[in-house]
Amino acid sequence: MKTNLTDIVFATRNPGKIREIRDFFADSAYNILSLDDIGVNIHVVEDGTTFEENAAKKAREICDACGKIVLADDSGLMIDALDGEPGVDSANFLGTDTPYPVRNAKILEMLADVPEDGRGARFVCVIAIAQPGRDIIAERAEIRGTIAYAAAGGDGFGYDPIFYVPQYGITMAQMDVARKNKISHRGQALGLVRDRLDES
Ligand code: ITT
Repeated sequence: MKTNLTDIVFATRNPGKIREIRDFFADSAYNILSLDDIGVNIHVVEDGTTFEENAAKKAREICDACGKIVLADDSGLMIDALDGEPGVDSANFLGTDTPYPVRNAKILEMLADVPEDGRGARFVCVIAIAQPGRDIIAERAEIRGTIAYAAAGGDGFGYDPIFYVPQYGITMAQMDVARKNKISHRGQALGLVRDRLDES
């Protein structure tokens, strides 16, 4: 039975992120609570121009509302051939309500004539830690890969089916959550955040 766990709120409404975060902190000293778990229904406007600004804003506003330790993740896909787009606007690319298969098909179409050596991309994740009465701490991590020639895989979420990881020879959507967490932008950022939490 788990005892003496520290409650941490994860300020996200993205079910894909929640799944990865819960898997990462399973069997840890931390008990991950969602916004629903603590009954907070605040919509934070993500109007920053960097991942850092948005992650800090999400974490701080929710921390001010609930008084607990709050983590917030701002992340996105940066495609070299598109000058880093969709980047910070990844959640809104082609419109917030556009299904990901449609967005992914559009990216494949935009890169249709781009040869292998021009298909580089990276996933970036910044996770901010907000604690009452303390300055924000943020950790950033990324993983480089390439944009695949076709979508593949049914795991993960968002742009995972078109993000090819050369060292594994599969897309991010062809990995289960544990394997993705070992290498991904989010998994790496969570590792850095866990170290910070362990220190405080
Ligand atoms: P919250 O703000 O509530 O956390 P969100 O989905 O709006 O949820 P972001 O503003 O950070 O989150 O947008 C990040 C977008 O980048 C996300 O919606 C995905 O489209 C994409 N993304 C981030 N990490 C990803 C991953 O691991 N796999 C696939 N797509 C990812």
